[in-house]
Amino acid sequence: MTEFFPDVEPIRFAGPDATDEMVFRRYERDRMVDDKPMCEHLRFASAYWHTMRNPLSDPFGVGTAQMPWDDGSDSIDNACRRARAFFEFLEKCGIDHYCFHDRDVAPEGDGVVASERNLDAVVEVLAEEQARTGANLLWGTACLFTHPRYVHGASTSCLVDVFAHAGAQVRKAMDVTHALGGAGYVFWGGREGYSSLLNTDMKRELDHLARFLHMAVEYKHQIGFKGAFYIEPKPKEPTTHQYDSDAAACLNFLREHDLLEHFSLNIETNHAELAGHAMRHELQVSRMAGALGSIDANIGTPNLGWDTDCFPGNLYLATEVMLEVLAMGGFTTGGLNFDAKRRRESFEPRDLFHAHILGMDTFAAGLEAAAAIIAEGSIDAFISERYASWDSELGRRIESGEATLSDLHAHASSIGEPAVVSGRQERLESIFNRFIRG
Ligand code: XLS
Ligand code: NI
Ligand code: NI
Repeated sequence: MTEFFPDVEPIRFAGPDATDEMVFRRYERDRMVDDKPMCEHLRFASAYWHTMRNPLSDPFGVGTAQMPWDDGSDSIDNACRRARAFFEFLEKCGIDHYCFHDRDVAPEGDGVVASERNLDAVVEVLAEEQARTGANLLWGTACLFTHPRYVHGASTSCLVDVFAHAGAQVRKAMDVTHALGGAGYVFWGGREGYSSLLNTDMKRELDHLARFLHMAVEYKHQIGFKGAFYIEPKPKEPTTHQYDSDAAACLNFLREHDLLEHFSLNIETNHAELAGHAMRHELQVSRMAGALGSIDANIGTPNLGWDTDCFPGNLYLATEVMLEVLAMGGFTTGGLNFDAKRRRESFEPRDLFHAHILGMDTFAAGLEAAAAIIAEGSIDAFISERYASWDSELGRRIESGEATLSDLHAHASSIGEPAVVSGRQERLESIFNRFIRG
């Protein structure tokens, strides 16, 4: 087999005190946490677009990433070689899943048919490599934001012909996701939003988006694709306002258009931050609606304010994320996809490994901390106790819908001023911190 990363041995677990450069200190794939091994709790995925296709450019400078396996051309040969390099990377990192956009893996051709032919050629290699390594597709998606035709959006474009192109692209991306046994399919509305309301018919665009998603659901049934459909909220960037702005907006949109039963959400940390929410808030809003599907595990740079897609190295945040994942009973089709890129300064191939090791160890530690916090139980016990008054007869009658405002009036008049108690936030933060260990 070709060695694309000759300097890197498969990454092994070496224990929390190891100081070697290329080892896991916290992620031990077969180690049981409660009822499942770590790898099943975490279901790590690498993002093809960042790992293989991100040149690490920024608005002021060209790409710096060294990719010796890539000749820089748009040839199918190059695309196939890149795919082989990617699977060698997954194998050496011990990552079981991956995600891609159609245009990451294969170049766009001259017209729909030529693009589909290109994609089919590379998908053959992906299928072969999946069989060879045992890696699986966590989700596929279509890139509906890079090509200039999508300048005004894809399914929310003002031009019906562009809507048709988007439909053709999604149809094919679903076909190949299905053929590769994908566990899910993501809709991220890259340019489904607006830059100015002066030129926008928002109602019409939103109705078109809903129609587009209904067509996708119909097609899903037609081809027998059983994977999950996810919407990925993001409030802005590249557009000034994106329709899928946060979890609550997505859930409202899905409900309003009779789509909720067909979709769950793929929540990304950096997008939550851009929306002005804590990641845990977005996860909890989704979970409460039974719609927490998958996670794009990255982290932002709060003092910058755009989607910097950093690798997640924040233990506290990873613990919060894993508390939500455990609270929903674990992932089913979803997983933790590192939708993350190295910094422009980390341009060597081995930095790809460092970056993923950071993310994997961070989430392994987060998983262990979350499981320990739940087992110890004092935070959950505090919350139950905090709401215990609702377990009274009055609380029961209110929650079940029996009590009226007049009942409340009678009760409040008879009891005098209620005694309030402390929320103990700082005490709870101290308890939480006891479990954080890198
Ligand atoms: C961009 C999004 C994108 C989606 C997939 O901000 O995170 O990468 O995950 O289209
Ligand atoms: Ni994402
Ligand atoms: Ni993003």
